[in-house]
Amino acid sequence: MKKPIFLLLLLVLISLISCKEKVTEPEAVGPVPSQRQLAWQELEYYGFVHFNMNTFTDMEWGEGGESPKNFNPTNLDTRQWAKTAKDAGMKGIILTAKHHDGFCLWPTETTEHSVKNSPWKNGEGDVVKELAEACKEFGLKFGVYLSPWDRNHPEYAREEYVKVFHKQLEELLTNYGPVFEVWFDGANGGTGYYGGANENRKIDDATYYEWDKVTKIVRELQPEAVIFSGGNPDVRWVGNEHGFAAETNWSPFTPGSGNLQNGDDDGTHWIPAEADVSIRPGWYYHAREDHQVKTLPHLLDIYYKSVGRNASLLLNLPVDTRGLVHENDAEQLMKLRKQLDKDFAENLVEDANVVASSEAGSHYSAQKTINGDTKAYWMPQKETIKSNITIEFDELQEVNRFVVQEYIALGQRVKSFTLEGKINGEWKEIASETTIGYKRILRFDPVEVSALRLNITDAKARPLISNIEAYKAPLMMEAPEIVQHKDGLISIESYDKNLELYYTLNAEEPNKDSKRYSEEFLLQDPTRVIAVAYNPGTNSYSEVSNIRLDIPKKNWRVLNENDDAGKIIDADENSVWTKQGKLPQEVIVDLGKTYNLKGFTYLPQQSRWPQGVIADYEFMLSENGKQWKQVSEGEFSNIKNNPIEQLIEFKTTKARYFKFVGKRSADDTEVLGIAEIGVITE
Ligand code: FUL
Repeated sequence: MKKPIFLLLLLVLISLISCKEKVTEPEAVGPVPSQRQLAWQELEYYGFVHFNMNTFTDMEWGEGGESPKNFNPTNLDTRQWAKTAKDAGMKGIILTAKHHDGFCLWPTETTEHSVKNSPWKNGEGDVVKELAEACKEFGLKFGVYLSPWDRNHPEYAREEYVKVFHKQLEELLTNYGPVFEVWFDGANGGTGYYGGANENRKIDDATYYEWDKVTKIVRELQPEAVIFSGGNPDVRWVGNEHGFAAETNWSPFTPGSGNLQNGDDDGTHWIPAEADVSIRPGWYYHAREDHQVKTLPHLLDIYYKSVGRNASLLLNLPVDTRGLVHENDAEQLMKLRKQLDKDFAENLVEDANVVASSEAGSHYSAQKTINGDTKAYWMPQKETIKSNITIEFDELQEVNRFVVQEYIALGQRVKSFTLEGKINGEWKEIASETTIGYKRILRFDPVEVSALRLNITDAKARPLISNIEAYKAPLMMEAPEIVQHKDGLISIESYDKNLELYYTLNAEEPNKDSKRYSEEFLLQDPTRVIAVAYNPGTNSYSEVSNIRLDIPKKNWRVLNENDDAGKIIDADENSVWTKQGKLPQEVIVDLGKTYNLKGFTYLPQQSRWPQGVIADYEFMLSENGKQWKQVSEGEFSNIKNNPIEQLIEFKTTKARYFKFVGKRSADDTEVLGIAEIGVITE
């Protein structure tokens, strides 16, 4: 009789102990997110729309004196924006209701500088309302950007304007339904139109806008909304406009510390990072950037370096003068969506067996990391920081992505961790990292493993891990890049290094029976190079890259200028040469020997603010560098809007020297600018 009673008692005792573990939530560590911050964090990826006066004046920062008459989209369709964002997998849209130039996209009572004095819809329109409704229809959240700086308002920098600013905020937060984020831009440039004063006005950003009052307005009118930047931020700027968060990224942050990129390990407030970036070089639409929409590899990189590094991604779409998301932008967005869907298609840990180094009771078991519920989490036993969790697969798995999430409601804890893979029966380190936070995604070369092990090597307190996922993302099948270097060497590269590359030099379409690319090779004569990437695993090909390369620039020299001008023939489009001074201006290039020339190419600067883009040109040839013959003269049509490489052909002429004359620049400034110049030989 004694034994069973003893056993029963023991059982009761054990269950009491585990029961105790079950019910006591661990204590929070450091600052913790508010409910609104938690909800915001789960959005992960949402859109920015920069569309306002600047769209029509082709500017980035309007000065404030622009006439409302400029604002006249021909085909504004906010449903198209919302549908595009929805299809792209975004969770919301934030609109520039008022940018620094002060023009309001809604018929505000506070100023005449708004849509109500524009020709669009005869002044009866309201872009904010149209977008709020479209977002609702497509199940997206809606947010507003309201620039505190107002270069239009006559009272800016005086007391009166602050009331206007608060009133505008109240209007936006009252009349358009739920708002998920209110975006305050930190820019305060000083100069502006200011009702015609055209002067420089300085304010103290910390005090002038009365941030406490601003926060009160937001909290009262939209208690669910997070505040980006401003005096009492819920969300901080990530510190750059590239869309990249740092690998070490703490959501705790001490205002004023300046550590926007990394946050602060011992930060006093919970202020996570948001990574804002535009899909084009500019925030606003400029036709000249139609060919500069970010590529799939670039966008994917942004995604992994923002969402994958404990930040949210705010990707900007510069809506165009029609009032539509441009086709090129939409196309890239969908490519990104498709690639992400492929990358995260099948979670390999779903059916795996997970075992932890220790568990603080069944309520906090390792199983909680794979049960699909991010409110449930694994916690090791008391006082244990160094701990691990092993994911055992039934069969060998190829893996190249690892997702891990902390249960942040009780603070961000993990300071460092490693990921190991069991390869051929032995544990090998795959990655060694620092913070996790809400979400961390690791990308690495594919490894074949029987198990994965997440080791928490340092943390502020017991780690709380709510989710683990692993994937085998397919190789990215982008057409390879073919580059001709100055010395004539040709390189072919694919984004994914694990693909095989094949090419032809005889204009035939390459396949896996063609020549396989292994290292740079030399081409002396004009040749068409066609290359393709091949994935042996899936027996599939990328699209081909197909370019005609002309003679190398190895022996070329610029004659009439200093060494710096060599940048125009260094086969590097990122190095640019500019010459200030009244146009026309010319450069003379010696090709080193005589060729039969039948054309030339001109590439203007490709940066965000290109200088000296030539619109009117003259091109001359010479056999001896003394007598010149003009072979072409004219205009690079549409180069201002579309500054891509220009290719001009002329009647075949023998020459060793060419002279390029810039006669007028596209923006009528007195600068000759060249990124690269080339010839077309027969
Ligand atoms: C910056 C602004 O000055 C830019 O024009 C843009 O709105 C960007 C999102 O924020 O600070």
